[in-house]
Amino acid sequence: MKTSPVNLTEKEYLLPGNRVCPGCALSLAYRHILKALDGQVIVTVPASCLTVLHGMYPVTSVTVPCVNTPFASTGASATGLVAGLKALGKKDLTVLAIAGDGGTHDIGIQALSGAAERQSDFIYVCYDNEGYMNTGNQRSGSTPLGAISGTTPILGKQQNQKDMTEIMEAHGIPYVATANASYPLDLYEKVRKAKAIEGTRFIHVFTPCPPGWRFPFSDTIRIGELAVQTGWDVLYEVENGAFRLTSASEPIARKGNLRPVREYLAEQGRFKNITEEQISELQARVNARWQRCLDRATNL
Ligand SMILES: Cc1ncc(C[n+]2csc(CCOP(=O)(O)OP(=O)(O)O)c2C)c(N)n1
Ligand code: SF4
Repeated sequence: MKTSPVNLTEKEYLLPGNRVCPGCALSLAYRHILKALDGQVIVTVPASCLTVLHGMYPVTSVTVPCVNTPFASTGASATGLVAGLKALGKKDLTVLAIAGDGGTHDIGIQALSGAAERQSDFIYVCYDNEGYMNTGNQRSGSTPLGAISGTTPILGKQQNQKDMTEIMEAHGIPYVATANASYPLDLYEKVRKAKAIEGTRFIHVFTPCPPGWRFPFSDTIRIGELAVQTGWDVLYEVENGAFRLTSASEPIARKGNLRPVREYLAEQGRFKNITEEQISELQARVNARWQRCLDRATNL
């Protein structure tokens, strides 16, 4: 049965009153990830906005156990937790490694790549707010071309994004997926599916950040939806090599009604100095990836 607001579990593992900014998409995504794992989880997380969300000892906003790991070590920490649980004979707990794009695309990529190559048995979620937000929005490997950040303050970033989901797929792991905080039920179902699979599972979650991307706190859901409607973010999953478009991306593909990327960029102050050339380059990248997705989709 498909998950709907009616049959979604009412159990909460993320408590109200945590320390994220108003309108933070990470908080919404994390709430649904923990619901999907039904409290049967040990989380490992490096320094990030998520550690701020968790809170400082002796208070915390989550009801599940969590390990704070050094920035570069999330994949290794998850491997260690898996080995520890195996030694204790505990089979009912999932290990969830979850990190930002800085902790995944850049600083944690080595430990994650090694763990995936070993087919270590955990779920890795990268929540992508496209910058090192916790320390003031420095540019990361996931900051887009033309985006103003703390370290690209005037002209914006001069390089394109790294596609971490494609990099993880190249490891030959059994499940990779993209998700978006504006589509929490799609995210919930993907985590449920990943939970039932053995080996390294990777889910990339698009999480708009109002202060970093410079849009009003009240617009988070709409910005996430606009990303999907323009093809900036594509919702899909690849299970043992079979590619499926999911959620809102599937009807957009059927109707062929992608909106121009310009509409998405215009809503965010971080793109205020972007050039026409850069907009054309970004549109060409979006078009090329969209075509790759259409060519691969087995469910159209
Ligand atoms: C080895 C190391 N370098 C730098 C830091 C400082 N630091 C803490 S959080 C953070 C930013 C994390 O960015 P990201 O992983 O994208 O997560 P976000 O803050 O965006 O949630 C940095 C640079 C650190 N804790 N450890
Ligand atoms: S800076 Fe962005 S990602 Fe971090 S807590 Fe605030 S809204 Fe969330």
